[in-house]
Amino acid sequence: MIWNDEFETLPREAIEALQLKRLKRTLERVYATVPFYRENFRQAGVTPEALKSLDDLRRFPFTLKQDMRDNYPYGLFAAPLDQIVRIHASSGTTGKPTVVGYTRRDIETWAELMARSFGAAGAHRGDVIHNAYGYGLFTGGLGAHYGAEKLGASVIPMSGGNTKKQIMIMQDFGSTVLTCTPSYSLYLAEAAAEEGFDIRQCKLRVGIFGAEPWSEEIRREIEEKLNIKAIDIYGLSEILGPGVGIECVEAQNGLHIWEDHFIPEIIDPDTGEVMPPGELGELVITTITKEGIPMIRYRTRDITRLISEPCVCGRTHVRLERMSGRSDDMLIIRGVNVFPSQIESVLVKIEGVEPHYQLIVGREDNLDTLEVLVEVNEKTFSDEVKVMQELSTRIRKEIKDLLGVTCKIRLVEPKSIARSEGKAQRVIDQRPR
Ligand code: DLL
Repeated sequence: MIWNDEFETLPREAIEALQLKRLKRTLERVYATVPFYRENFRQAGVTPEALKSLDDLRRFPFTLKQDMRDNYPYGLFAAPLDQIVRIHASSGTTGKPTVVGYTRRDIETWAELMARSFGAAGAHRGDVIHNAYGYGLFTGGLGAHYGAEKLGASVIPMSGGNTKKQIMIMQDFGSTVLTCTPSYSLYLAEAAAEEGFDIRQCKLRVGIFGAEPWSEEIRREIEEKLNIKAIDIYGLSEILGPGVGIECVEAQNGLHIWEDHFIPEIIDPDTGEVMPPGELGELVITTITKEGIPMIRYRTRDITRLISEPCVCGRTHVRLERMSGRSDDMLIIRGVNVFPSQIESVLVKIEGVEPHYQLIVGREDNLDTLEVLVEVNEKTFSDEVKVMQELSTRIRKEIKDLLGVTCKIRLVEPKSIARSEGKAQRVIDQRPR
């Protein structure tokens, strides 16, 4: 269902005219209100007047996750705190999260774009939306929630975890739409089977899955195990949260990015140059309606390409091919963003261990697992078992406190982790793709 016929089917020229107008206003606004942008533009030798056409956007400098960290917590906000009605955050490399703020209008825009996204996935008023994205600083839960309400559906604010209860509610409340990470959907299916409940028989019709990479194979598996249509949704907190782009149920081929609010570009991650149309590269997004924290040329680090061919669904907004990876070392474990350097920051503070470690990421029962191999020093190694056990409990707890991710710790003997002459191989990702 097309939720907003006027905007979702705008002809190309009209989209571009709107983008130019909104982009100009955004550049002027950040230049006037955010010292970081004024300085960043100055260093690149541009002012908002440099923008005459959409192509001129490439003359403006990128914004990086590091810039958000350097301006922690509110430095990139373009609106005063008394106009910010919501704050979300996602994890960064140093343990400090990246913080985003929404004005009342931003929240309305977000709800509108999530309502459009639900519509594109085939959801509508009358649906019972079982929202198992986490509620909290993570944008998934509340982002989907407001969109589901705007759509006029009945939303069940489940949040993550408590899997048995999820299954009971899904069955008893007649959930028709499931929103969660793709890996959690498979876990739900399996847990349901263990409870003796055939999830294929329940009323679920469609699942809206994102926040982590997944593949066509996993899609087929989910569709088969849950007997639903599985739709890919993309988003990131720096830009909005969920609802930046979504597949339409008609084509299930590429995610429409809402171009009346965002301008996507694809760049070569090494040179920063804009790639020719249709080429694979790093997605860069500029927001053109956000008030709280507008983003100019934000480097998402996500790798994709733009599909500009017309889509059978009638929407005119360009599509992003399913994300095929990231250009940095960020891992996504059960939906949580984790940088190896965050784990390192925990280890270096702990006495008795060496800064040599390895992260082994796997998948068990359809859920991501993380095992951290940590080298201990000679002295600790010769200590009693009890000392070693306490050490591993402490590391596990500190990682959990910092990242919210439960992991297994394996303490290994001195010098047993292979040293490398080049880049250390910190991560062994054994998850099936
Ligand atoms: O994951 C927002 C979200 C919530 C999206 C619910 C979809 C559904 P962050 O925690 O800031 O925000 O993580 C953003 O997750 O840069 C991608 O690397 C990855 N990601 C998000 N959606 C997809 C997807 C939310 N559909 C980071 N496919 C992004 C692949 C995805 N990766």
